[in-house]
Amino acid sequence: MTAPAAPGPLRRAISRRSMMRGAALGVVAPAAAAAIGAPAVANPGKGQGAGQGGETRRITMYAEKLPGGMVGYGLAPGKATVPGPVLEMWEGDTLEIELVNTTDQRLSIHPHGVLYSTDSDGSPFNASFNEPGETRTYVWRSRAPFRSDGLWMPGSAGYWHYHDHAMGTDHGTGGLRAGLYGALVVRRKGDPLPDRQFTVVFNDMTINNKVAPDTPMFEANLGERVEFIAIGHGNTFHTFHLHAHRWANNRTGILEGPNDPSQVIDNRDLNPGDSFGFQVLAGEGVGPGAWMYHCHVQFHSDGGMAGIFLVRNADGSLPEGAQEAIDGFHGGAHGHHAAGDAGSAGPTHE
Ligand SMILES: [Cu+2]
Repeated sequence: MTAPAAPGPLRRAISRRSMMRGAALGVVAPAAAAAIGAPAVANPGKGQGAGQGGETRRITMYAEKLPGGMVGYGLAPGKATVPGPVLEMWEGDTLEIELVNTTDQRLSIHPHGVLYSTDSDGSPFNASFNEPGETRTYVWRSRAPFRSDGLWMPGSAGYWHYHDHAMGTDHGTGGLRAGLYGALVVRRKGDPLPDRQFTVVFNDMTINNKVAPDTPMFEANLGERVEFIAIGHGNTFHTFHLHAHRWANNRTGILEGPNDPSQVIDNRDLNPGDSFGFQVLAGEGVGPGAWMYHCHVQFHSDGGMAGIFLVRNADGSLPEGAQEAIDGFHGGAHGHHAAGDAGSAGPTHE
């Protein structure tokens, strides 16, 4: 399983137009609306007992082929994207996903972090996958934290993710390479909802299956609450770094008080299968500007694992110097900071 017998290397064949579409998809505010209706309503199952009792929601997802050899998940026919839509649950909710496989290959959807039975495992190991053209329902459950017999049982809240586990190999290596992945957010009652939401997937040597300068440009206005969901896939280690913004290394990225012992960071390991998320106030303490996000493994950032987090002025206008920075990013071979350093591993390193 270390040598993927899958489609060739991811490439940058994706048009800027589709990149912008993907980026736009990430801008879902309020966060949950796109995926599962209006989960902002109180979750009656919160709290004690079995930690269950929330709502059950049903959605239909479509796995579809996309240009450039990619395959994505979408919430309606013809709407598949890479990454797929952000799926959200409140702790205690159950999510029933009817997955329609419109492709000619077997595939599935496998979640991290939530609860499921073997037939919703999404793995061929448990015969849990869609044959070509097949529709199949997967059920994901979640629970609020509770005490039982003196033991603290963890809840499901977290920044998780979902992905194919059946295309190409029994581990979905072909599907992951092609783009069958997305973010799964399970919120605890009281968690603040973001104004904007961005999914950043370090997948082998790409970000969201794209390479600079075609990587997504995420945009927010000064002071808006921005949620990043970072996910790692593929065969190599990564480190996610965001310029000019810091977050607490805890469940939400937000310090819970003056004595919250969480380390404040601006860089975090992002290895295959990992995920984390955090919220920041765009430009807080630093002002608007074109800020970078990138993998901090040097031959990865030099090879194109970098993008722009554009913090506009509060009124939405472009801050001084931002356009020049954006133009420079798109003008260089693989981004500005790589200039003159063609020596280390190139963009095709793998
Ligand atoms: Cu990397």
